[in-house]
Amino acid sequence: MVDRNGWGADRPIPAGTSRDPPARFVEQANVFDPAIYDEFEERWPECWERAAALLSWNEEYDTVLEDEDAPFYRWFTGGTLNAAENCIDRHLEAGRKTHTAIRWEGKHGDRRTYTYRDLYVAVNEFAAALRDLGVEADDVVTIYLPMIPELPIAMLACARIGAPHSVVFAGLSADALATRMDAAGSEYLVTCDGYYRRGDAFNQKSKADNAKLALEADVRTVVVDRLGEELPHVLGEDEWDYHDRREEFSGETVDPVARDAEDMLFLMYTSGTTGDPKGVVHSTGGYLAHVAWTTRTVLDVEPADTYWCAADIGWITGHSYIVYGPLALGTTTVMYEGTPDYPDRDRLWEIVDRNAVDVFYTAPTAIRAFMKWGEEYPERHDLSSLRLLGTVGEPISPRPWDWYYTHIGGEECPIVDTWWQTETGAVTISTLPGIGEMKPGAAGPALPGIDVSVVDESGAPVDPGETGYLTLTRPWPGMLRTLYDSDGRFLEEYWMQFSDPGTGEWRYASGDTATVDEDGYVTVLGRVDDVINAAGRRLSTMEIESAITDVDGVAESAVVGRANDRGDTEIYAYVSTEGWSEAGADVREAIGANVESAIGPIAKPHEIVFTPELPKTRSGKIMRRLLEDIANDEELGDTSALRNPEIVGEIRSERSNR
Ligand code: 6R9
Repeated sequence: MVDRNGWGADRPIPAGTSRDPPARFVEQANVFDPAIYDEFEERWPECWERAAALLSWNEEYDTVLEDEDAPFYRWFTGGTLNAAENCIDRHLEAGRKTHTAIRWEGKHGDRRTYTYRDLYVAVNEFAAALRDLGVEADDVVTIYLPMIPELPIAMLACARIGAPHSVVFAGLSADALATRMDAAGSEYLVTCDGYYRRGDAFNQKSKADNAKLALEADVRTVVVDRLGEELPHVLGEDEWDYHDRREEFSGETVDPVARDAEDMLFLMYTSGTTGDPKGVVHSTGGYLAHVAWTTRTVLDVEPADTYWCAADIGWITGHSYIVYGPLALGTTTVMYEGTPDYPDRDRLWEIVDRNAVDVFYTAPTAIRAFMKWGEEYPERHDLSSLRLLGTVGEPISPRPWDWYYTHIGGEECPIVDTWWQTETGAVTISTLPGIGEMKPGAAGPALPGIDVSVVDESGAPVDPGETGYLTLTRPWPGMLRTLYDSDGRFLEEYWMQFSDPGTGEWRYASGDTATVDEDGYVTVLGRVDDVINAAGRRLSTMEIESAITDVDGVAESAVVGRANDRGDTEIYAYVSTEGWSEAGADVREAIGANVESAIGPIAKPHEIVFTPELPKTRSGKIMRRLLEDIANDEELGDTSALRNPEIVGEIRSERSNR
């Protein structure tokens, strides 16, 4: 072990110790000169031309940023380009036809490899088929597919003909699909018969059928046959088979439609704190420039790499960092259909080993699961191909960070803890892995060209270490342009709280709380609505959870507020332990003591409920709202968004046994 921090070889490095990027990494990093921060500062917003330069433009843009109509910012105006051409055609022209674009790892060892040339053929044929169905530029095409290659193919086919796609995560319900199609006025759907999850076949077509029954519009539908004989399906009126369609247009090519930089590339629905899902609108030029740039600078990806982001394309992480970012750079992107523990808990490491993956990007929820399962699983495999590790989606507390660093990265790989949102389009806060010191638990400073400020209610910056609202004070290329059909809600949700339209000072409210330290490193504490106000003190659930998960033997925790008879709010903690067993009094005591010492007695959980698992959404986020309802003995709302609905009953009975 390299003793960079001077702790002495005979003493273990305490959890959460800061580390410099490993020297072996720095030597080859895409970005290694700290001057980049000053350069971007001095030349803002023109600095963002560095990102735009990673793309091929049909027509050069005239202006980097237009802000007359702020906060409806416009980037790279006057420029035209096509996203599919950038992700495919130009790599063929550069002599990289036979380079692998997508390496697909399916269930039961199924595998498919698409070279850039294969991808070109598939995308062109499907683009021709979509056109034949009547799809024109600016028509929204809804895609409701699991992690099969036809999903990125359909997205890129839409991009090629200038039709914005709206991908709906395959695990969402028929209702959710119908709501999103209706909101987007989408009359085209690409779906499949069904798909495998773990060992089982799921019927997707019946969900799509039910969604269509609820819609007024006639929906022209293309169905991918994923399961063949295992799940026979019948095509109705206005329904076509994907493979037949491709065959019909076999060998056809479609000229990529030159899109204005500001034209919508896609729509992505995300839940707001209240009300209907929000249709986040992303542009073509700014979005693609920002994702390509961050794939290169933050994830350090190069064309020769095999790169794997183990997310689902149904969420923004997959859009930006499985599809658009890596393909824009011409690298090999791995796409995984299955779950991390099927057929065994070493599945991911087996894939890393066999494909010699260079860069691996996942979420803290997965890392906590790996930690819980134990290091014997990664130890079965050679992970020495790995050069960089990334995390996204939630704060990662120091213990899982250290575990990832040690057991997956072998202490040779920097970790980038990337903070961003569906709305930001691409990474906005992270260390640059060849430059910045890593501080476990803190995502890092704002990227060059991005400006972050943690402020109080009045919008004034808080002191280092104080909790405040995380805001972005300047626009950035990948930012959402508006909410679909809802400029008013866009202004209301993201801009009005901290902006001063009178002076033209616009500030984006992320909805997260955070602290910032003297070096500008941001520690995200959680969503604004994850704040518990107990005895007049604002406590972050994330902060308490971090103190709980730092206790030896604890795998995961979720903390909610519970109103007692006096109306005071008490802290209520749900905890799962490593190698689930009913945890004993000593763990209970250690949790209390640790929270008390990390935050203070006021944050000490009033009650702790041990559970084998926490209820999670399909994107892996803990469902705190549900846990809050259980704690408060309230009627449970809709649990259909849960990946593990069965756990709710278990928690309830565990609770009443206490
Ligand atoms: C990309 C993505 C966004 C919310 C965001 C924040 C949380 C994401 C994080 C993080 C702490 C990180 N979040 N990355 N919190 N550290 N590195 O996840 O988008 O699904 O829209 O979620 O996720 O709370 O506001 P999205």
